[in-house]
Amino acid sequence: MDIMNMFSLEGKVALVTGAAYGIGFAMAEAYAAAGAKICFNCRSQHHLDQALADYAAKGIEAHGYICDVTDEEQVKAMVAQIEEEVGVIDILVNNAGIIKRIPMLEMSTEDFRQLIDIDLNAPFIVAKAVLPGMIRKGHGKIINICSMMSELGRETVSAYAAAKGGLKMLTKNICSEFGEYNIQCNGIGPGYIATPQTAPLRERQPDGSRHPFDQFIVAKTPQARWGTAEDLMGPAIFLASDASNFVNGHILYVDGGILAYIGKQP
Ligand code: NAP
Ligand code: GCO
Repeated sequence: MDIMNMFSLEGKVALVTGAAYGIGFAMAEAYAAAGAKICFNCRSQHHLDQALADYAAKGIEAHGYICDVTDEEQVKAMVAQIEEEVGVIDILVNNAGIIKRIPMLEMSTEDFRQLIDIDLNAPFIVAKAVLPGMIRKGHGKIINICSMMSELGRETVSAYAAAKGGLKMLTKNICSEFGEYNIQCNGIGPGYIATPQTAPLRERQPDGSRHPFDQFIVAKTPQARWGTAEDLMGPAIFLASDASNFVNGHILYVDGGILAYIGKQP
């Protein structure tokens, strides 16, 4: 037996939400390389068109959909369209998400609610739309993209930490409720990854020096570097493949060791 076959996604249908760029794009690219059919969504037609071109440039025939993951009717319609056009979804990655960096006393309730809606309510909505097909098929993989903020807080990210902490527990609950249907639900908790979402934290200062937060994260990371979206490819394939058929309710932190480390002495 070729043991590596257990990491194959040949013939699987994968939906990666918010995979127009960033972490989602890299995960979808990895899944395509492992043999899966790729479906993704985002809100912006411009991002969708650019992403389709970017996937095609890598030889990937991706299926892209305009869908706001907070809109249950749009999500249901997208899942139905995918099931008709591509096939019943075997792998769901709840990746779409935003962050707001606002001191709590300055954050409006509306801002808080919007972030919870996208980063926590939407994974519930999308999972609920996809689960019936997985139950019918007798298997499924759901991967929720959590965060360091599923375990840690920091100034200005109260809503994001609340959402990602909740997403960790939603992951454990989907595991609990659907394990008997041979559906595994796990999380990936990326560390600090160089994507558009974290670009403001890495901007060069006017004097050309590195951003203080950039220096802080490098000192907090044993591997002394920011992660790349490509660092998540292997863990993403593992949790989407037969190699993880008895891994359930687990949050796999891909953080270069941040959660294990007190930080380098200044
Ligand atoms: P990103 O570069 O900002 O990409 C976010 C993606 O989500 C975009 O494709 C965006 O496309 C889409 N999106 C946002 N809101 C959406 C909505 N309501 N409906 C549909 N699509 C939506 O972010 P990223 O850094 O790749 O992060 C991806 C995920 O990883 C997020 O959940 C984030 O919280 C998490 N994460 C990131 C890091 C990091 O350091 N970068 C670390 C840990 C966890 P449109 O704007 O066109 O909709
Ligand atoms: C921030 C960052 C983090 C990362 C990620 C870390 O402002 O602290 O954006 O939240 O996005 O979630 O795992």
